[in-house]
Amino acid sequence: MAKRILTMQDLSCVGQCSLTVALPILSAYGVEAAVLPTAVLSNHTMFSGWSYLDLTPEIQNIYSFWQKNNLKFSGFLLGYLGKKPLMELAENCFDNFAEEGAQIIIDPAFGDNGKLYGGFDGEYVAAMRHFIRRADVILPNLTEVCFLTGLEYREKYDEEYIERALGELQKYTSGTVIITGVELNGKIGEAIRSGGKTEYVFAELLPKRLHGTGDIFAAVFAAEYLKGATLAESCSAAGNFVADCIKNTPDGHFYGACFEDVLYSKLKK
Ligand code: PXL
Repeated sequence: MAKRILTMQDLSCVGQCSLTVALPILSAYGVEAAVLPTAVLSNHTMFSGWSYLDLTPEIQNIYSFWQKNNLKFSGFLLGYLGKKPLMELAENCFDNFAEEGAQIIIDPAFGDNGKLYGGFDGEYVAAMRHFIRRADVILPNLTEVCFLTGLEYREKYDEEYIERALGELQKYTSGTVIITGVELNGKIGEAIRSGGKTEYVFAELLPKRLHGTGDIFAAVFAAEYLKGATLAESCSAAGNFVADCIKNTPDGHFYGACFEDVLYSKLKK
């Protein structure tokens, strides 16, 4: 049966992140995408200012109509939420609208490069630490792992440090832990801890870091995984797609990765 995934994150009108990335990618990868927009922003928060319309008060109302229409989802992709109460609302959503066996994929999406994104604090991190117990798969980067577990953040590290990071995070979730953006031996990839075993998947490491690549990764990963690819295959597809997006992004394009042409060329194949 066709998969219908609900993705819950903000709608930044401009910025190649969250819903503007998840929707086209999920659809192009053959998954029906339903959305629960948590807020509407003029642009994402890496620009120098933004408007923010909080949609939290509307969510129960949306749920009441989903209930009446008996809607269910075969998977959930959680990205940038931005406010603590949204985690509780997300849990209500899992409880009421999950099909049997639905997969919950959580990207904590609160920081990068050793720092929290603007507007986040320790309380938000603590709430996320509690929330991730519901995940079947969690997709943090190393910054997020360190904030969630108290592990010291390092720019340079080895496999032993990553093993420690995986083990620390497993204290908070029984789901699969996938640390994204792991740089080892001149490559970039994911460390996947599932069923007590660790597996690494690598892609090309490019000399450029762009905003929103975590959101692109999560969308491709979720689509592939829901359609039956293994964890490693899903990471590999997502990592290679992100590498192509980075290559396709002209210098000077500062606010996101240009994924559109990469998607278009896939459609033409
Ligand atoms: O890509 C993560 C993200 C999503 N949504 C908003 C953001 C960010 C990162 O800063 O600001 C609004």
